[in-house]
Amino acid sequence: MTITDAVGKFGSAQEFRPYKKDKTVGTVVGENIPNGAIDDEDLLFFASNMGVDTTDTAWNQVSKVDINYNGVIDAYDLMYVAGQLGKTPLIATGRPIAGLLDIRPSKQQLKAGEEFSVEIIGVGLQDINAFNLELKLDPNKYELVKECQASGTCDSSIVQPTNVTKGMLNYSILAGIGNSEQRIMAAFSHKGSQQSLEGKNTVATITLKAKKDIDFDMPITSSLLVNTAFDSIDKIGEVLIPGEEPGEID
Ligand SMILES: [Ca+2]
Ligand SMILES: [Ca+2]
Repeated sequence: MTITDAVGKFGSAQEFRPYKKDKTVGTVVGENIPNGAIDDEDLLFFASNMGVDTTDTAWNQVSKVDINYNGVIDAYDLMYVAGQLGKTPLIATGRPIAGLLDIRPSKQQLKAGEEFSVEIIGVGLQDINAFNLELKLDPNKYELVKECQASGTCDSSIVQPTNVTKGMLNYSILAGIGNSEQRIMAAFSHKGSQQSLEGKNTVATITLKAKKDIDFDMPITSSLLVNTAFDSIDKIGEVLIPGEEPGEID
């Protein structure tokens, strides 16, 4: 029986996912494709299930990968798998976690058909190894725009990384397609051991189009920062106005 280091350091999880082994194939905590080991194939799960929560009919099938027991497949769950992969497995730095994620639209008053962007800005980040941020998207008011190159190839993700996050896994997804309420789930994690995110940085951008004349009114509905020891912060940051600098955090 093996328990990884990370399991012993779940400071904020209410319970531990027990290691299970059945009579045929041993399945390891966090595995989606059970072959007895966490491998790159187990990451594929997150491509279609990021943001799935307890309200989803698929929840029973995916809940075993909800490592932090918060009722949603999120960056913590992704990092639990991704941290065991890569050239060097993740090692906790021992530094305390800090930070918040704010958002800032490029325009406040939007005209029908107008494109604009929303920055996700990390503030006071310390030792951050994974994050997610969820925005509620009313499909009557907004639609996502995919960034396309001059060559005609368009980005596969709905959320674009920046210079500080381009080396991270990006499993951002639009959840609830076809529903009256959709959710943009921006979700990033380092794979294995990489330089953590620090200080104030724009960590991702989302390009949107207004469908009618409106004031930007998209709320942050959830936020999560995870450090290299799997400590997390779920406090929701601020919605800034265009040009506004984030305030300092405690
Ligand atoms: Ca596997
Ligand atoms: Ca979770």
